[in-house]
Amino acid sequence: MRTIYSDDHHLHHGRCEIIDGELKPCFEMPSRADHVLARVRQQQLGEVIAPGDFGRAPIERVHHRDYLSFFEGAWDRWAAMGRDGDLMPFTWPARTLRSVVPDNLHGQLGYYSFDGGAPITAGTWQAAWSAAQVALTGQQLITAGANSAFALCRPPGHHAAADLMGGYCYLNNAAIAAQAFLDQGCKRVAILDVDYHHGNGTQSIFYDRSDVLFVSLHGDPSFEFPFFLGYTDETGEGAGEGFNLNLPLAAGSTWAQWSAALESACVRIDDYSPDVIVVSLGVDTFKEDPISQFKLDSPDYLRMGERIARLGKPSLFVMEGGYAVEEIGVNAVNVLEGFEGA
Ligand code: OKP
Ligand code: ZN
Repeated sequence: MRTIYSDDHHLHHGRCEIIDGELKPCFEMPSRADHVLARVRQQQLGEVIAPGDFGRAPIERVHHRDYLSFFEGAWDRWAAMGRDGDLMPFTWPARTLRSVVPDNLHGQLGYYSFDGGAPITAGTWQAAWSAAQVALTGQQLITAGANSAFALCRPPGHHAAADLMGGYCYLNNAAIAAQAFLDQGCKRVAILDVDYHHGNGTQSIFYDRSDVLFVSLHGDPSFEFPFFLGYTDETGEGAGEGFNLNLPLAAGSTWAQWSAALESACVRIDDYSPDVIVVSLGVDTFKEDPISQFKLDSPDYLRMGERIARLGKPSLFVMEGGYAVEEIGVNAVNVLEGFEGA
């Protein structure tokens, strides 16, 4: 399996996030992708290639133009104000307020975000842009006949909606790839999101459509981020009714519970009969993950890959979360090795 990777992810390095009332270094840090890349090389998973340039059009198929131009220009506006700290939102158009787009930079930042977990730094746009190109390059490899590819994206993408950043995410790499598959002739794409957190951005992008089936296993949002989406009664709307499946799990879930939910996910995906599968591959389900509450162990990720392989479809793996930095490489690559060995 080939891996697509760009060093540009280093350009995005947020300084800190607020967690438990304290400023702490960002969990979503550059060394995450470095560890995954090192493990890909150590295990000789396959060739590591640089992304191609597919331009802005496939990104605009998923994200709104006003959102993209805001995101692209935000850092320069901030720098022109003489600032060099991370640009972070603090006021959101929540209930009782209006969804207007103010002129002010902070006002616009609140409008285009849903939490304070996605800092914009000098290189964030370039890093996110390249991550989307990494996903599109993997998509192209599969369209050209590959059975699998690994898009080693960073920053991650599954929390990003059409015009919202949040939860460490800016551009929805998996959604951009899924849409590109459809635009190049696929009729049905299944997105299997195995990250510990619900992929609220991906769900929202495809919620009213039947050409993308979104299936997610995640910490129950009644106790876990993103809290406001990811419940079982979210089944899709309009033409998309029945094409969204959320499988929330309790804190402390082990492979026994998790794999049973994966089985349900796979039954639904089989029934959908997709042309291709996009896997939002987060490994923050790991027992040692510092911000998560599932208990998967490293060998479980081999089994995960094997089960996905048994779906028998070309599969694009898109890197999402995983914050136990030392083990993220072993766990992510275990999924890929399990897939290839099955
Ligand atoms: C991104 B991805 C924990 C705060 C969590 C945001 C988590 C974003 C996860 N107390 N804040 O899905 O791995
Ligand atoms: Zn996550």
